[in-house]
Amino acid sequence: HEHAVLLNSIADGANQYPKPEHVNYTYGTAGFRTLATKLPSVLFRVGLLAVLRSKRLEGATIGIMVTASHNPEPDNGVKLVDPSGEMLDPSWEPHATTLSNCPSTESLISTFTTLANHLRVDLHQPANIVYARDTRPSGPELIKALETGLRVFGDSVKINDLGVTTTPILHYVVKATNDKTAEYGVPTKEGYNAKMAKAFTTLIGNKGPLAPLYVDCANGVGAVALKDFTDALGDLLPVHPLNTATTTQGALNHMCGADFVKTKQALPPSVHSSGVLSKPGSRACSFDGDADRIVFYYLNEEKANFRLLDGDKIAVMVAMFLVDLVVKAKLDEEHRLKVGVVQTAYANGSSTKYLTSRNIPVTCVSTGVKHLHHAAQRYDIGVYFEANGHGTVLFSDSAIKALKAASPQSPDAANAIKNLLAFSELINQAVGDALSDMLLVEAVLAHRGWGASDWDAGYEDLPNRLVKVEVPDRSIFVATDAERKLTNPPGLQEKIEEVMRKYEMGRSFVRPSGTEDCVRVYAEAKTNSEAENLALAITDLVRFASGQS
Ligand code: G16
Repeated sequence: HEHAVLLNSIADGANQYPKPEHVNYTYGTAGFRTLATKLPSVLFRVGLLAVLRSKRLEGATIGIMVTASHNPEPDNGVKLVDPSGEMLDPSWEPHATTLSNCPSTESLISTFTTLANHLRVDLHQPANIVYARDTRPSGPELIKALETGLRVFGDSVKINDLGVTTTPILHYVVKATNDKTAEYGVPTKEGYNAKMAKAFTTLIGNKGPLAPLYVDCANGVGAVALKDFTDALGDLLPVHPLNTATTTQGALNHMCGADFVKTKQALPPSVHSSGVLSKPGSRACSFDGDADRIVFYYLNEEKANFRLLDGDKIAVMVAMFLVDLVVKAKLDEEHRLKVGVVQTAYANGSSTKYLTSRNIPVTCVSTGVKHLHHAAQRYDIGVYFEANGHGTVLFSDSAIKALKAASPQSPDAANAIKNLLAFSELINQAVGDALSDMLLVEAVLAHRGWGASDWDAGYEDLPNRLVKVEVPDRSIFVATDAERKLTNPPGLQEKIEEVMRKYEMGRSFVRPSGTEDCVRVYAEAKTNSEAENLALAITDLVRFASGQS
């Protein structure tokens, strides 16, 4: 009887949120992402799946984030967060895809029942769900659909609505809620701010207050989080937020934000016209729409040229700094911590070369934080960053244990250990986090005594281009080898390589986007014009292969 009541209430909810015809959903790089108007049925069904997952894990808290991050404002999306604060276990992604594509209420109900059986979910278990959304105008309607999905289970589901907040704060709250030792932090926005403010204050000590930092918030939720955080931090870091128009229609990610800066390799016009970077030594950074990515930049003093300090530059500076700290910590041989870096194919060739020439191991994986995160867990200290500024640094449990148990032989070693532990508190251990990464960069710069140009001086990026190509059907493009090569359409990879060989230091690859309806082409080469021409040539090949002339 109980089960029949549940199925009835699923049917009632599903009838309110029918699946639109002729739409095929896929749980992609960062969950479901498409035009917001196509998403209500998906949100309802994601609610069902999240509850199944929580019940399957005996009531562990599962997170749900409603955001489309860097995508244009009319898009929205949803992704699930596992109890550890990481992305949903990939083995459950197909279940999300299957549920979202059931064409009718009847098929949804039978698929739900089959899934619950197949996954051995005891529906009598409790479930705990925490959710949040970014500032998109479509958010409230989608949250309603999600809540309808959660409520069909009645009192067995406890919900915690975080309201409007960043993706990384949601991940933090999930991780902290599930941490039974209560060591990770208090599972609230305030707990997040307090934890980071404390670690940052330890790291900066009497090195503050630091030089002012200008932060482009992409007119998104980062503006809200940044304000809350700086209120909690005080004057140690004078932060000047820009692009904070979270309620202006059409402003989100428009001509600003981390994705704009990285792909256009230029200042957001608003930052340019504000003149904040014209003072020598000034630096600024841009968040993306849900504040899980960050890139920095400045104007070079002689020619006022734009200089980008992207995810690769962050990874290199941070990895080198952590290696130095590990050396200074002088842990005994058996506890010597191994620092490694994880990148994707988008990493600039110069960054990889720089790291390997300094004996820092580098792993290359497919795009998507879940891939980087897992590879980074294989190091004691795993630094992972996508070139687009999405990343973090993971400290393994054994690394933390070794640091806590160490008996330092000198004040220098004691200081290095204290700083390493403070970094492990400052850096979001669940996912890439613009706010936390901003503080990480500022702390490293302060310790090195560097400005932006000193940071930039490490290596020179190879000129590169990133092109979005719209094609009728991106699913014909299938990538392999950490997405560095195509296996389909047949013969295309050979053609790409033939073109590539004509360019000095030429490297290019093609992959279908998992968040936008396009194919991405990356190209780098020795000179700017060669990078440009290589990108154009490969773009032509992609167009031709997809039937466009
Ligand atoms: C998401 C993912 C990132 C990925 C980006 C672009 O970022 O979390 O790992 O680099 O999409 O992915 P794709 O090239 O497959 O479209 P965000 O910031 O939009 O959530």
